Amino acid sequence: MASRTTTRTSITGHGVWHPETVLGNDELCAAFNEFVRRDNARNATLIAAGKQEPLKESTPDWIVKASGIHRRYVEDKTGLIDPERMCPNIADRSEDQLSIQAEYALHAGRRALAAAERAPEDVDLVVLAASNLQRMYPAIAIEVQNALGAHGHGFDMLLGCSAATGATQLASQSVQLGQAQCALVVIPELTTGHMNWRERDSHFIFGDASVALVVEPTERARPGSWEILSTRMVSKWSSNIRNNGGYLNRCDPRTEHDVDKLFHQNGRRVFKDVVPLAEKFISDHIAAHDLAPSQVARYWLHQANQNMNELIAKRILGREATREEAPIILDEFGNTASAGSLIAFSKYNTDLPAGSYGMMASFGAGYSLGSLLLQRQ
Ligand code: CO8
Repeated sequence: MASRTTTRTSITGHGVWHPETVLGNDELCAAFNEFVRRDNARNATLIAAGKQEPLKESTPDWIVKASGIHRRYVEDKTGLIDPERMCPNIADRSEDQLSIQAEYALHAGRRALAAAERAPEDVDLVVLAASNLQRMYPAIAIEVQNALGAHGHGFDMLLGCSAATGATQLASQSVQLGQAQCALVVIPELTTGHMNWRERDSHFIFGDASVALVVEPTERARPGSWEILSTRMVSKWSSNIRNNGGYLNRCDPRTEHDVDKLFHQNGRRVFKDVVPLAEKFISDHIAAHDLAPSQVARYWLHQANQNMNELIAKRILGREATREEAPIILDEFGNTASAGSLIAFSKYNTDLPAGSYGMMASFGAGYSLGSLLLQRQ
């Protein structure tokens, strides 16, 4: 018999938004491989003298096999597929214009509020979280709060891949404490700006998208909402996924433009470390409710790698998970950093009957892990 713990808060609305531009693996690899050929030609003398390794080409088939990613949505691809540039072209905006991450947040935030049947002015807390923020201050959450006409307060938070589950937990806690009645969680993941598009090992991984949730007291939630029964977070230090971009970069002119200021990872090490961590973390959370893993109808897992998700779900369930039990969105979206598990939730939850359990879980940079056990109302 499952024990009935609850936070008395619910996810009452959700929404996803992504830019329209699609970048498929074929186009991505064609541009990357042209960059490789030009770079090797530029360095032909050093390569011939054995003083430099030639760069290797990337293949769409390998990308699908290694990650499950077929395509991704991107803010701009003109710069990404220009072999001389290999970086998105995103125009800087003046200080009296809405900033781009606030725009991403508003697109998804308005959809979530409409789904919750709440007006923007009902919102009294905006938690904006992402793996990267375009500036330090003023908080982008406050810009979103202002653009919506919301009241209360807002703040930004960072926690790598677990920024979104962490933000949802903070929103739930604020509602539990009575500090907020209608919290909006917005996750504007514009990841393409901080990737190294010249690096074969990671150039295919990320895509851009935003997602938002509305969190309210369960007593105000309509049927079909998802009650947050309990939440968990854990972290364990690792430099295996890292981005050293930050405000101190310019203070050392020798290193300020080095590639460690972009996303980089030891992907194989991450895979090996995170699979057992995530398996235990999620299994323990479910067991704390006296539930068997098979009683959880859906697992909305962090969307970094399909092979990784299949393995984690298999280790939790003791058998292969069906695609219905552990849906995949990274084939279409790529890795959208912390947004992935929430996008999976938003796209794959409405078919489940009242009373169903669902597990939303993230794992990644930090390492940081976050989970929410949900039950449909
Ligand atoms: N094309 C063809 N071949 C390639 C390519 C390529 N593009 N890249 C590598 N290869 C080759 C290698 O050279 C190697 O060849 P060989 O065996 O001859 O040496 C072979 O393929 C195998 O290489 P790897 O061992 O590197 O390949 P893996 O099977 O380990 O796959 C992955 C690489 C896909 C990166 C995999 O390790 C993985 O996904 N690991 C998990 C990583 C993970 O979950 N990371 C978390 C992501 S971070 C996150 O989600 C949020 C972080 C914060 C957000 C940042 C936003 C930008």
